[in-house]
Amino acid sequence: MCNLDAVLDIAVIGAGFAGLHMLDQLRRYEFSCHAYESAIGVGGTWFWNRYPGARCDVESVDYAYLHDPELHETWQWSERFAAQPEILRYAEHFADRRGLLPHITFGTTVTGAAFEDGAWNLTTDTGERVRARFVVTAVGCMSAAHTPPIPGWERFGGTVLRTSRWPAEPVELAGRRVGVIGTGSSGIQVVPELAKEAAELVVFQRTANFSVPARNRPLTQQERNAAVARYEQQVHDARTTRFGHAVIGTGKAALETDPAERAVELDARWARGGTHIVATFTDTGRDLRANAVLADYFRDRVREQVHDPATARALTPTGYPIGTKRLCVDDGYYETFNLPHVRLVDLRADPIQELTRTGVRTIGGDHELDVLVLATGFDAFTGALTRLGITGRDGRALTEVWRDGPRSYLGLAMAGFPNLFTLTGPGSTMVLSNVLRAIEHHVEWVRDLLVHAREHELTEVEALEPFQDEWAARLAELASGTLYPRTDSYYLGANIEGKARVFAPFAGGLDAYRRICDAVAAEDYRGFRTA
Ligand code: N01
Repeated sequence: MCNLDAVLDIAVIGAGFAGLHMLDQLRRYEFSCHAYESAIGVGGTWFWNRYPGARCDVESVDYAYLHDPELHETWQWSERFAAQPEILRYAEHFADRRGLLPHITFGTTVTGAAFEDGAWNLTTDTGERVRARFVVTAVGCMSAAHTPPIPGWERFGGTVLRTSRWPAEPVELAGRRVGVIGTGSSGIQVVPELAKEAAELVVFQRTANFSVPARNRPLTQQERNAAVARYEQQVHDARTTRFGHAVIGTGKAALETDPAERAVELDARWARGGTHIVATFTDTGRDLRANAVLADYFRDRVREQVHDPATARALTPTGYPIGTKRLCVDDGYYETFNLPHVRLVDLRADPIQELTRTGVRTIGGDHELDVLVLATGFDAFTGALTRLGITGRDGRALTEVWRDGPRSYLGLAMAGFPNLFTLTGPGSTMVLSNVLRAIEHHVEWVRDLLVHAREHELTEVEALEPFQDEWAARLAELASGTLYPRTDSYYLGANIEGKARVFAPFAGGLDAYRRICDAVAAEDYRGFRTA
């Protein structure tokens, strides 16, 4: 629909929650704009991750747009933690309600983006060529799937499925021998569901994760009404809290709390379910001794839930502080291992050697499988961006510029890449906050900058290198005040072989992050070169 003769004001890449909101705002502000999306529908993450058991780990009423009060009032979430189909319906409903579909080209992946002669030339896998003065990427933090470098992929004769690209049509698992590699949030959610159908389920675990029960349940009408009534408070919380939504902590340090009181507080949150438990005490994210209090509490819960002592031992997370990998939220994960047809393979003790024609070979022997499910995560934060084939000023490739790790200003823009903005990009709070809140903040901030550029007839807006350097230093300093850097995780890029180890998220909280961005805007976009 668009071509090089028709220069868009703004091209948006991606039609998940970020892309849809961006597109909608740009249209409301009467920019000429269009979005490009690889999938054949909207929803991003929630389009692709349709594996059985896929649910949000943020409560539904908080994992929803706030910028649209009418939508907030009229949409009725059915469960405390919405499942993927409902979240996808919500995204579709939003796109419909705002008339966005005609402004999105689906089934089209951007494969090249070059800044040439003052504008961006995009190329796609369908042969489309698009010229746009500005580009906004809305490609998600977790969308470039990671395939582990296990020898023998070509040999395996069974079915390989990925949680991150689960087929839309039903998958027949009844009577089949199923294996799952990966025990992060996706693996921990999919395992109990696969166990309901599979004849045999083998879970290949490299690192035992900390997981808390969701205690998911239908929302009562009273709770839904209360969420509507809470709207103004939610908007306030989005601006003033670390995660972008309220969490119920004690406000006390674990190390200064009496053990009996600690247990009461933790028990209450464990019984309530969900991730709030990590914020029970103020010191567990930065003090190893305090962290051990919380970690031990979780370890005890594993032993309570898993009957076989050896399996319980293998499922008990050790060797890294709780919270330094994303806390998982489960629905019967541990109990699944009490079922007679489910078994755990602890890859620390019994590593995978290769795939064979009929299954997975570990040091200890062969595991015959009909279906192998990969829940092995993502080239997080940067992967979706580096795969866009971006080249900035003077033909500099983003892959080269980021060879030693991502560099950005505010996580939103990069020196050398004018007129390009990265929603929830590396260097912003990303998954360390409620992503919907981070998205809304970014979209509105970028929209205001684009309006500013139009009003001032700016043709180029580009982050300045010294400010980018300063941002990198600030990110490193914030991370060093936490326990995150102590653990190999995707936060650091450690899950991808050869990837530079840089702690990518802004660890200072969404509230602090927003204040910085607001100050930048108020100071005439300090740190940006404009022309
Ligand atoms: O991916 P992960 P995910 N051999 O990277 C293992 C969001 N999300 O898709 O820890 C064997 O967390 C790897 O092992 P190890 C959420 O932000 C949210 O589960 O590296 N195993 C790990 O166990 C989440 O954090 C929701 O040792 C290998 C697993 O694969 C993020 O997405 C639901 C391996 C990958 O875990 C990513 O979660 C789902 C190998 N070679 C996702 N390579 C909710 O909202 C990797 N692994 C609830």
